Amino acid sequence: MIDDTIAAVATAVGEAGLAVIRVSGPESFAIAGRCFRPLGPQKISLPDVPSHTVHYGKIFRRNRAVDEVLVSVLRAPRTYTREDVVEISCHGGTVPTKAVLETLLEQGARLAEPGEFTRRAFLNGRIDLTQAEAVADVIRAKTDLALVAANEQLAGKLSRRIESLRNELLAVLAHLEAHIDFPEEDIAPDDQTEMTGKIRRAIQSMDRLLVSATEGKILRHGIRAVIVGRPNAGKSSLLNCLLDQDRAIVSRVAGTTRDTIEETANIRGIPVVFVDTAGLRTSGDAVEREGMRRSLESAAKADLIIMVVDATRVADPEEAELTRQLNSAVRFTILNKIDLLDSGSEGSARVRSRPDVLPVSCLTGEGIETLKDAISEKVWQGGLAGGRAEVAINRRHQHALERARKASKTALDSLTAGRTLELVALDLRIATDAVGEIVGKTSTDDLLDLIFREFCLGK
Ligand SMILES: Nc1nc2c(ncn2[C@@H]2O[C@H](COP(=O)(O)OP(=O)(O)OP(=O)(O)O)[C@@H](O)[C@H]2O)c(=O)[nH]1
Ligand SMILES: [Mg+2]
Repeated sequence: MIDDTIAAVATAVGEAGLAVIRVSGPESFAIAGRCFRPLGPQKISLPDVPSHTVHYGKIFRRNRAVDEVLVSVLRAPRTYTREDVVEISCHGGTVPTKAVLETLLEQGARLAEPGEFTRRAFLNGRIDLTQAEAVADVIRAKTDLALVAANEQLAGKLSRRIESLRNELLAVLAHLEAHIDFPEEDIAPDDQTEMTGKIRRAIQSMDRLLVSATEGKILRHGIRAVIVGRPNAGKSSLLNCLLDQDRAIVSRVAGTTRDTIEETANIRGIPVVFVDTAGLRTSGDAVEREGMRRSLESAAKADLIIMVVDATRVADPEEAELTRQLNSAVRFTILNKIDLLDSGSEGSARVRSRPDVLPVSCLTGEGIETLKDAISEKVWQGGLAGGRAEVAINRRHQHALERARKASKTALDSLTAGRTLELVALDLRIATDAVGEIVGKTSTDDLLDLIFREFCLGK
């Protein structure tokens, strides 16, 4: 039972038109009522007003008006936390916001911990753990696509898949336990086949969910794409083009970029961190050599390498060596400055028809949209059905599913090998618990602390 009342500022700190202070718990109306004086024609008292109504008035602290506010009164259980909730909209300055919050704390509310409102929504059974995590995903979504995925999870799509998986495992477990209770009866071949079939199907659904871990990682954290190439190839120009912003210095002097420059862009719904690097060549001074070392270091950590080649230059051995060095990673070769090629020429036709390179011009923008499509295609590798993520599990879900899969596999092997049923049941129990952890059916305080610590204050 949760018996205290919590309060926190739910909006971001700083100057804004409005700020919202949220209060939740059994004393919400009483506490807010002691600070609030209505300014309307009717003399109302907050604890008595109907649910889901808004009231105009002032917050008073020791008989001094602190701020003019609107107070929303939301009665349990139709609220975010399923508790009585009051939301106070005040002026969005740091000082009035703090004054309103402190008034509430003086009247008996306790300052909420990060994520505590959502934690209560979970503890009171309004949402499960995957939905609680989805709230954080919605807030943090970096692209529209990430938001779509977060909303699907918030709506319970992942919850339903996990629940049905857990129910399948529980059904086998119940079946097994019935046999364990009557050890003198042999397990019928039909029963055996049915149970192994069910475990196999459960493992298959785990595999299908596990595949979405990559999508989940991409949508939540994005990918790193490092732009490399010879000096003057147009790497910084490409960065600016992709960002649609004059971020890096561009000049005709070879060796302009000396340090790595990072910036995030939204490429077809994928948050991509582009890294512009110093041009790679064997000559150059100490600073340039350090720049090159950083370029190669960045390239080694990249999910995607974009190799920029100047279309007007004949390929040189150094470039070939560079290409060889970077061969292992997922890579694009961009042939830049195609605007300089004589469009009717044979050379131009040859360049444009090469299947392994993407011709672009950072000057005219030609080929840039095709490059964005190519990046998106490469990232999803055909994995994102219809351009949207139905489920996209996070790392916690992935680890739990991997544990569940391993235990289910062991259970399946024991069952087919005719080992004692207690052993099979033991492993299936481990699998069921691991699956249950994902939605919070089996959870510890430590796990909850870990999840909600990541939340912002007031959520
Ligand atoms: N005509 C033409 N010029 C380009 C194009 N892209 C880049 N340039 C020019 O090429 C020169 C070098 O461009 P940068 O973007 O600075 O090249 P970089 O690869 O970052 O060079 P470093 O930082 O020195 O390694 C500049 O003068 C650009 O204006 C292009 O598509 N067409
Ligand atoms: Mg540069």
